[in-house]
Parts: sequence; structure tokens; C-alpha cells
Amino acid sequence: MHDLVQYFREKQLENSTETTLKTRCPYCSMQCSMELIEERVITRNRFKAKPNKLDPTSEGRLCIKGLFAHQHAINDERIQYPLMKLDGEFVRVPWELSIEMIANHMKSLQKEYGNDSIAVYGGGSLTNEEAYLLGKFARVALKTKYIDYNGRFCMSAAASAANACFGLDRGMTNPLSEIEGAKCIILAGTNLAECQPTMLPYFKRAKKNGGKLIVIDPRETLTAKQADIHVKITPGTDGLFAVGLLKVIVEDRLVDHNFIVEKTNGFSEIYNMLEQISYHTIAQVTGVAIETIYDVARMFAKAETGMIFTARGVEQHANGHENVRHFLNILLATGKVGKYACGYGAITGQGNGQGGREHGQKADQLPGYRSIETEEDREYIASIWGVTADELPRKGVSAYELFEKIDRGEIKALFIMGSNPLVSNPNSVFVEQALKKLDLLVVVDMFVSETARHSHFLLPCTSYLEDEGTMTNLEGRVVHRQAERKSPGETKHDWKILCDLAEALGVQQGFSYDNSEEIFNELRVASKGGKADYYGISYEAIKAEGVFWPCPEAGQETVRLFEKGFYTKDGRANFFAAEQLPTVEPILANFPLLLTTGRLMEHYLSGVQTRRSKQLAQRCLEAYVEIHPRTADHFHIMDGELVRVSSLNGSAIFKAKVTEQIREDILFAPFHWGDLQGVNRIFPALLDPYCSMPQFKKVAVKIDPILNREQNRDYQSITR
Ligand SMILES: Nc1nc2c(c(=O)[nH]1)N[C@H]1C(S)=C(S)[C@@H](COP(=O)(O)OP(=O)(O)OC[C@H]3O[C@@H](n4cnc5c(=O)[nH]c(N)nc54)[C@H](O)[C@@H]3O)O[C@H]1N2
Ligand SMILES: Nc1nc2c(c(=O)[nH]1)N[C@H]1C(S)=C(S)[C@@H](COP(=O)(O)OP(=O)(O)OC[C@H]3O[C@@H](n4cnc5c(=O)[nH]c(N)nc54)[C@H](O)[C@@H]3O)O[C@H]1N2
Ligand code: SF4
Ligand SMILES: [Mo]
Repeated sequence: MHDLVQYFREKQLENSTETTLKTRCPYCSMQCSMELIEERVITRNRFKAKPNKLDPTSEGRLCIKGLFAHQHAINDERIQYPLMKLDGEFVRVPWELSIEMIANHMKSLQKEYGNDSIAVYGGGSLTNEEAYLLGKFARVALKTKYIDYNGRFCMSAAASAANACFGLDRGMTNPLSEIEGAKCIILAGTNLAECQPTMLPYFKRAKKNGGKLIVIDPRETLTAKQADIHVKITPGTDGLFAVGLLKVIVEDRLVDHNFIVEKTNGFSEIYNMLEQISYHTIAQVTGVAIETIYDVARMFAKAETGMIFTARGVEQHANGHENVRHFLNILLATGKVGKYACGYGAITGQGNGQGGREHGQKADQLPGYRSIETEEDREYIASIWGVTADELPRKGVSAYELFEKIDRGEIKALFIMGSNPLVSNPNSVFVEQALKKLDLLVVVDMFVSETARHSHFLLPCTSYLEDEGTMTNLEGRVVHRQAERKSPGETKHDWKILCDLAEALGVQQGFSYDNSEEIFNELRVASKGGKADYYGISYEAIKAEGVFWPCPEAGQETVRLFEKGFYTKDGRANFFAAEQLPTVEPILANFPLLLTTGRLMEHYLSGVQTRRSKQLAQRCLEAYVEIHPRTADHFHIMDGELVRVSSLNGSAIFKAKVTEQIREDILFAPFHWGDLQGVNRIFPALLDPYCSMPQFKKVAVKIDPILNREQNRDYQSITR
């Protein structure tokens, strides 16, 4: 008897162990670090996330998503074994067999239709190592030119604008710590209070120090609530608003002449552009009062220091590139760049949105921000990869355009790692049709996402708790993510899956690594001499704090960019003069409202992860559309009622949320849901000619109640 008691006591002690895992939140670009304490009590595990007080970026903060991030990783719905579609159902297959079947199918398609009949689609959640390897896998193992990634929808407008203006795209030109010194800050189309919540205190500190905050957003967001001036702009007209600001700055002679003469090109062409347009037209198109344009311009230009931040509200338009260029013009005209508390920030979105766009997932890019169309770059990367430059494919097409090629039968197989394109692409009904035409769809994910449902093979990857690697945060700081939790079931790291598949495709050389650090060391060499030079960064160096790129040698990080000049060929930054400025668009009689989209604090992107985190999901279970009370009255819509929002392209169904925090002519819906609540059913694919960014932030729509009053009451009582 005594022995038995002893036995159970020991068992209980054994079962109530506590482990502390050091990790980083898998969600946004702040990449907040934390300790996750996992306590095993008998059969239950209890988790507690504790922020890391020494983290120089988060300064020891975590937002609600970070606190509960582990809930998706430990969710029962995680797929733990490779699955194959058989007679319309997923069945479990051994890894070796699934890899062999995929490789054989890919080889036979390439034999029949050529190497470019297979496309690869990546994501900004992948570590630097995996993003790098995915690019190498596409070009060396599959030898296809078709690779692109979800960052196309995220960073492409800001990246192409910064490259054209400064010759370099690193989201933020200055570290977050300098924000507190900025005397005037423009936040254009960012809702960072909900999207990068742990970043908000930096701006609050700037305000405390006497800095002014200007927020440009059609909605009264949590961010806008912090503003000294909230500019409630008409969606899609930010570029013109910025032209208005520049017009005031030039006319009031508030420009920095020395800076313009010494460090820039193209200022003289700006005059013609400014003469083309009157304040009256600018006010009419943007919906912003002329006085506000004057106030903002003077406030910014006269401030001793100042910074401009843009995010998707400005960038996700068919003229997103130009919108950003017009804001950059203001920085150049006032000489507010390359100095303390003066600079630009494209607020990167995804956890590794920054690193993910530097190392080769993009259709035209090679590692280190090299170009796949530049001979010298091709030669260099080919030498690292053990192939000849001639063997490297040329550039492919952008993410959405891949689906057009699939629809036309030019691409027969698609390999997706880290994205849910069926929910996140514009024109999603078309995307679904295209997916169904594929001979082979392979998805690597943790869950059966909306896209994965259509896959022929679904390969289970490890989560952030299990997969070590590096991420580059929104400051351009390369950080290390520890991940020591045991991988569940037969899940594998993304990089390992790529290696196994490359081998099965007959390409062993260059695809055998023992750990992520080995891949990173190859990436360092591949990026050496490139714009995004990581050569001087090592795992050892970033274990504590992280290092800012470019870092050509150990100890030579670049914390603030452009102090000595720009990265363009002549070292000067380029002004941008638009040939044509936007004018008032006619309101379509049948589609009298504008729909815009974005995010909620508690959900992340297509929602695959956060909809599976109990504590996050329960805060908002269902998609809704925000509508102003007067507009709701006009269209006979009640709060909580089910409505159909339709454009010329398609419709989706939401619950109506009547709120005064939105303009009367605008609706807003988050994009964290799929199927009937997928907002991208409504959006056509209008792509920016400079960067192929789709227009996610503006479409003309109408709104109708979909049930009669009585049915609606029933529905509400069911869902309440
Ligand atoms: N909670 C949460 N945080 C996230 C994410 C998430 O899904 N959820 N996603 C991450 C990712 S990948 C990204 S890219 C970032 C995105 O971060 P943000 O760009 O800040 O997020 P959005 O909500 O897409 O858009 C920002 C704001 O733009 C406004 N807006 C819409 N149209 C216009 C316009 O024409 N002009 C202007 N000036 N504003 C407009 C919207 O009202 C919205 O408040 O967030 C990251 N962080
Ligand atoms: N209407 C509208 N559409 C938009 C936007 C908008 O504002 N409005 N924003 C756009 C933007 S900015 C973005 S970034 C995109 C994002 O769009 P998506 O890329 O579709 O978004 P996610 O939900 O991040 O999809 C990631 C998928 O990968 C899985 N995953 C997560 N981590 C890993 C990993 O480490 N490895 C692997 N293999 N899988 C992983 C997740 O479970 C999920 O299924 O959406 C874009 N679409
Ligand atoms: S979602 Fe972003 S701000 Fe929130 S904890 Fe995660 S990394 Fe930090
Ligand atoms: Mo994004």
C-alpha cells in the first residue's frame, strides 16, 4: 500500500514539471520575445507567456496575440502526419511515400510541359533560412522561374518606392528608439495600435516630448485616437494629399535647399506637377479641408525633426507605389532623412515580412536583395549554388498572376509554403476556380486552411515553438528565434521538407543541412556584397539583441540608414513627379459606397492560426462590416443584421456593425475569414503597374440586408 502511495506521488511530481521555452511571437513584425512557461499538471498543460524585459524592440511588452499565440500551436486541429487526397478524402501517408509521389508527379509534369509548369508560393512567416531555401529550391531543384510570395500583397509598393527613391528598401530607415525624438510624425494608412500594438508606446513617448502626431485614416481607429490631427481621407487619395502637402511646403519656401542640391535628383520637375493641380481639386478629391492640408504641411516642415510612416492603407492600391513616392518627396524636400529622428518607415507586417523579401522568394529577386535579371548577380549566386548562371531561370510573375497562368493551363502544379492564397488574394472566387484546375497542389501548413482543402498533398510543418531560425523585424534588425519544444507527431521543419523533396527530385547537392544555422551561414555568403548584406551577422552575435543589416563584417551593423548618402548609383535620392494626378472618380449609381479592408487586433491575416486560438477567436467569432449610422439608416440596415456587400466583381456576407467611427460613404470589413465571409470575393484584381500590388483598400460596393426582418431576428438569436 505504502509503495503504491509513493508510486503515485512520484508519478504526480513527474507529471507536474515546468519548462521554460524562450521564443518569439509568430505574428507581426515586432517579433516580441518572451518566455513561455509550460506547466504540466497531471494530464493538463498550462501555459503562461512572460514578456522579455530585455528585448530592445518590444521593451518588455506583449500584446494579446503574443500572450495567446501558443494556443494555435498546441491546438488539436494541427495536422501531424502527411495527408494525401484519395477519393476526395484526406488519408494518412508515410513521409517517404508522399515525398516520392510528389517528386514523381512533378518530374513527369516537367517532362511533358517544361520546367516552368510548376510554381512555388511562399510567405512572410517563414524564417530567413526557409525563405532563402525556398528561392533556391525553386531555381535549383525545380528550375522554374515561377516563384512569388504573399509579401507581394504586403510590402511590394513600399519596397519598390523606397528602392526607386533611396536605392534601398529596409522598412524603417531609423531604429524605433529614435521615434521619441521626432517632433512631428505622419502615420499614413497604419493602424499600428492594433497591428503592432507594442510599438504604440514609442509614439506616445514622442507626444510626451512635445511631438505632434498626424494620422491619416478614413476610420477612427485606436491609432487615430492618439492623433493631434486626424485626417479622414477618401480611400486611395493619399498620394494626392501628399502632393498638397508638398505644394504648401514649396510655396511657403519651407524646403531644405542645401539637402535638395547636395543629395537629390529631379526636384525641378516637381514644380510642373504642383502647378497642374489646385488646392480646391485636392480638397475635393481627398475629402480633406484645405486648412487641414496647410496645417499638416506647415507642422511637418517647420518641425526640427520628423518622420513619415506608411502602411497598407496607403500602399494597397493600384497606385500604391506612387502614393508612397509622394510621401517620400516630402521627406526629401524637407531634408528629413539620414539624421536622428528623421526618416521613413514602411511598417512591415508579417513576422518575417522584412527578411522574407530580401532573400529570394520574390519573382525577380536573388538572395541579398540581388536582381535575377542582373548578370553579375546571377553569376555570383550561381557560384554559391554550384550551378552556372545560364542554368538559373529568369524572373517570373507576381503572386496573383500565377493564378492567371494556372487558369490558362500554363502552370500545372503549385507548391505552397506558408500562405493561404485562397483567402488573401483578390478575386478569390477566380483563385478557387484556378486551384481546382491544378494537376498537383502541394500545401505545407500546420492546418487544413481554406487553400489546403484543395490540396492533393498536405505536408505538416513545425510551428514557431519548434522551428529555430532567424527573422528580420520591422527595424531591419535580424533576430534569433529559439525553438526547443518537441515537434508533435511527424511534423517536419519547412527547410527539412524542402531538402527531402529536392533529394527526391534528384538534386542532393546543396540541399543537405543538419540545422538552420548551416543554412544561415550559406545565406550570409550568398548575401555578401548585396544590398541586404548579412555576411557579418552570426547566430552567436544575434542571440542576445539582434543586429541591423546591412552588416558586411562582424560589428559593422547599420542602425540608421543614409547618413552618408543613398544606395542609388549616384548616391543621390530621387524625387518623383507624377505624369498624371488622380481626379474625382464618378460615383457609380448602383455601387454608391466604398469598401475598404484591414485588420482587427485579435486576428491575424487569413485567420487560420488565430481562429484556432480560443482566447483570441472568442473575442470576435464572425466577420462584420462597419457602417455609419446614417448610412445604415439610409439602406435600412440594423446593427447586427446580416448583410450582403457586393461589387461588380462579387459579394460576401457579413454582420453589420453600426458605428460612428467610420465615414458615411465608406464601409470597412476585416479580411480574417474565408468562404462566404471572405472579403476578397468582392475585390477585383487591380494590380499596381510598378509592383503588382493589388488594390485591397478600395472598391465601389452596395449593401443590402439579405434576410427579411423576421428571419434576421431568428438568426440573431441563434448567433448571440
Ligand atoms: N492584429 C493584427 N496585426 C497585424 C496583422 C493582422 O492580420 N492582425 N497583420 C500584419 C500584417 S501582414 C500587416 S501587412 C500589417 C498591416 O498593418 P496596417 O497597414 O496598419 O493594417 P490595415 O488594417 O490593413 O490598414 C491600416 C489602416 O488603413 C486604413 N485605410 C484603408 N484605406 C485607406 C486609404 O486609402 N488611405 C489611408 N490613409 N488609410 C486607409 C484602414 O482603415 C486601416 O485602419 O499588420 C500586421 N499586424
Ligand atoms: N482584402 C485584403 N486582402 C489582403 C490584405 C488586406 O489588407 N485586405 N492584406 C494582404 C497582406 S498584407 C498579407 S501579408 C496577406 C497574407 O495572406 P496569407 O499569406 O494568406 O496569410 P496567412 O494567414 O499568414 O497564411 C499563412 C498560412 O501559412 C501557415 N503558416 C504559418 N506559419 C507557417 C510556417 O512557418 N510554415 C508554413 N509552412 N506555414 C505556416 C498558416 O497556418 C496559414 O495557413 O494577405 C493579403 N490580403
Ligand atoms: S502580435 Fe506583434 S506586437 Fe503582438 S506580441 Fe506578437 S509580435 Fe508583439
Ligand atoms: Mo502583410
